[in-house]
Parts: sequence; structure tokens; C-alpha cells
Amino acid sequence: SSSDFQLTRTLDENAAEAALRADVLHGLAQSPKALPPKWFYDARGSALFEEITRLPEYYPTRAEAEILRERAAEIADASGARTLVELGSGSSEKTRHLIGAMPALEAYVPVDVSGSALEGAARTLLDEHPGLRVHALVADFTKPLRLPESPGPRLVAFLGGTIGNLLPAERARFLASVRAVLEPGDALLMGTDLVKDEDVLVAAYDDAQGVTAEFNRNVLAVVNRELDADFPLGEFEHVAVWNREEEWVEMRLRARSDLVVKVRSLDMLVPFAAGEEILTEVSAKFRREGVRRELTAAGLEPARWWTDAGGRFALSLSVA
Ligand code: AVJ
Repeated sequence: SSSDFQLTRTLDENAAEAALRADVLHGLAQSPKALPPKWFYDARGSALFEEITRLPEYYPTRAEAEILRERAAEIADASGARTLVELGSGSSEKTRHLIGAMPALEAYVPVDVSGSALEGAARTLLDEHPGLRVHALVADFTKPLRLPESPGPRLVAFLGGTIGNLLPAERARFLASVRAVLEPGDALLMGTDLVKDEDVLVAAYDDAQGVTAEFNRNVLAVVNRELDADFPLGEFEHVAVWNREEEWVEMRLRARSDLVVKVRSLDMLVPFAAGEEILTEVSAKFRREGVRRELTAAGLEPARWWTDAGGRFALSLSVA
């Protein structure tokens, strides 16, 4: 019934636009230039990401789905959760299996920056689980969390390997903010992509069909539309490199020629020398010991660790 669905917005259009302006103003004035990956995900970017998850080279989504499929009952049992909070829930596709396996579940709290994704996901879930209460939250999960009242114990899920898009200091802050909303008996379920052969990693971020290249360039289309800029998308080449010191994949956009981009709504001119790059994403890859160290540093206690059969991706469960 409609009374089982509630949506709370903590992020208005103006705040999102102000954040984009600040990120472009700072990111394109600095050297090397950088833009945060969260701006990929307008409607087109989200659709391109969905397409990426089905590419032969992009294994993380399938590897994580395999773990969720195989381990849903164990995860449900270990957490005993009556509330499932999902950070960056998107279409809630990944959580389907988990929700189906949680007999004690009363409430589902999907948190995402996209209100439209949340409404669509809620509708499907309520059809499948008529008794479930869904309280969707439009929020930026990198900001301090405030969760709605809901019955404990709670399981907070942060899937897809999105933790890897944060830099180490940002990860520490994020994990501490998750820890701060957990009460004794609550748990965090986190997906992390694992370090593996460079060829496999780079191919996952530089697919043969060029979908990831389109996804990468889409951030420029977002800036063009939202801030009245004139980035020539065709003049930027998609680059994916493995940074072996940091153990993360970097996505960059490389200018093919000397050019000057106008960002009209910021009154800004951005010069590029041929070959100059914008860093648009880091996607960190993890080892079990590193995950353990970061969870422990945030005051969480690692309890379980599951990988897919190929050992490519891991889910960890840690408790407050
Ligand atoms: C959705 C953040 C997990 O880092 O692998 C996919 C995003 N970027 N291809 C990732 C992404 C390029 C993805 N995450």
C-alpha cells in the first residue's frame, strides 16, 4: 500500500548545483585537473553505468551478485537485521536476493542521490514484499548520515565497490560516519573489488565497445548542460591506467589538442595543453588485510569475509 512508502529529501536541486559549481571551480583550476566521479550519474550516465555492468570485461557486478546469491542466507543469519539500510542503492537490483533471504526484515531504507531511481526501486520492491516498509532517503552518503527511526538490529549495506571511489582519507571519514550511526548489534556489509592482474583491471575500465569511454566523457556533457560550458567531447580521449603504488585504477580524460573551454555560468576559462588530463575517477582495489585495517581503524569489528569463486571481489561483514 502507498502508506508503506515514504521519501525524505535532504538534498535539494540548489544544493546539488552549488556542489557541482564548487567542484568545477576548484577541480579545473588546480593542477593536475580533477573532477569528482559523483557527477557521472545523470540519467544518461546512470544508463551507461547499467550498460557497463553487463559488459564482458566488467566483472565486479557479476562477481558481487554471485556472492550475494550464494551467501544471502548466511548474511541474513549473521545480521539478524529488522532494518536494511542501503547506501547508493540505485535501482536496488543487487539487494533483491538479500531482501528475499531476510525473514526478520521489516524496513528497507535505500539512500541515493537520485530520487527517480529510489521511487522506481521502491515500487518494484513493495510489489514483491507487500509487508515491507520502505523509507527512501535522497541524500549524499559522503556527508554525515542521519537515518530515519527504524527497528534494530540494522544492517547497513554499501555494495558495488563504490568505497573504492573515495580517497583513503575520505574512506576513513566515511567509515567513521557509518560507525557513528550504528548501535550495538548493528552491522556493515561492504563490497570491495580486489587487487588482481593489471590486464584484467585495465580492461574492466577500458572496454572494447567503448561504453566506459562514453561514460567517462559524460561528465563533460553534465558540466556543459548544468554550467553552460562548451567542452568539445570528441576532443577528449578516455584513459584508464593502473596505479600500482596506490593500488587503484585511474580514469582520465586527455585533451587531443590545445584548447580553451568556456564555463559560462562560472565566468571561467579553462586552458588545456594537448595531452593534458583531467582525473575523473579513482577506483581502488583492496586486499583482505587492508579492508580489515580500515574497518578496525573506524571502530568496526570485522566478522565475516566472503569472495566469489574466482576470488575477484569480496563482501565483508563487520559489527559495531
Ligand atoms: C560503481 C563506483 C563501483 O568504480 O568500478 C565503472 C564505477 N567506473 N566503470 C567502479 C565505474 C568505471 C564503478 N563503481
